Amino acid sequence: MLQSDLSKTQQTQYWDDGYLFPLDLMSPAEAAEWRAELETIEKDWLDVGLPLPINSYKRVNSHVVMPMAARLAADPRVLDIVEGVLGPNILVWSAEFFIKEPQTKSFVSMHQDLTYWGLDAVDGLVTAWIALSPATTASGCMDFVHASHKNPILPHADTHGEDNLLSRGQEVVVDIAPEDKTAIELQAGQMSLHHGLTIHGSGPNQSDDRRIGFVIRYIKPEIAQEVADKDYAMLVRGVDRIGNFIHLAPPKDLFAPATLDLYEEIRKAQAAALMKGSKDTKRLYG
Ligand SMILES: O=C(O)CCC(=O)C(=O)O
Repeated sequence: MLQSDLSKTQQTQYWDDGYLFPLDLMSPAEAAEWRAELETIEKDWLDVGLPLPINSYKRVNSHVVMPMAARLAADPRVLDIVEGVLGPNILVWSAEFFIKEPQTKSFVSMHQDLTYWGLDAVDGLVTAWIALSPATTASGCMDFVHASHKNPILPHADTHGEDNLLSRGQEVVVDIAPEDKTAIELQAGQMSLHHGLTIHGSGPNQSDDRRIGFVIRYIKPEIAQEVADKDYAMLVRGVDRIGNFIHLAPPKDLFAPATLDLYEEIRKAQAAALMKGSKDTKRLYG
């Protein structure tokens, strides 16, 4: 049976552990349809002279330029679950495809999401990670450190590692024993949730299939951007009576010129937070 909303027990588990998985969001067949739609876009738009490489648009803020990303981020089934964590008013701050090609070295160093986003979120942000292909230990699923969200933001160091999928290769400066990691294995169509302070990362894809995660950062309207001068979000449920974010509408067409301009405007604004204190400003968005 598919997950409809979060039970009280699941809510308690999320707040105790800093994550929750696996949640049966959609059938594997439906996940395959989303994947096929993405892969058609990847093929059709590879060499058409977009201002940035297509990987950049997939990797961050895909909901600004890709209607399918905005649609999945606003899917009522996902929002019914997220509402159990954030309450009735929900914005999408970012939507990202984390893709690891078969037999490649790409990895994600262990980190806390809120370290460089400039958001004062603490409990007001949750990430939903939807598997569009199997996420297994072999394919480089995420690892979470149990209850690590009870820490404040810990010191991180920039590694700028070649194969690191993060903007600055940020890594939390604490030793994490292998036995402290929980492997978040998901079948296609399943979803996990994690807190913005949960320490997590992921290893390389040693499987023969692509590992495709669609990752949405949901926030409450009360969250504020403390580093960038302005920030943007898409209201997907309820109301925003606070106005801390400039609202975006979901795009109607793929990579339309107006949305490409908006994407650039957001990239510039968010770069102030994402790259604060970094020596390397070129790698923003991979
Ligand atoms: O997809 C991955 O391997 C890592 C994703 C991640 O770091 C995140 O969703 O916060």
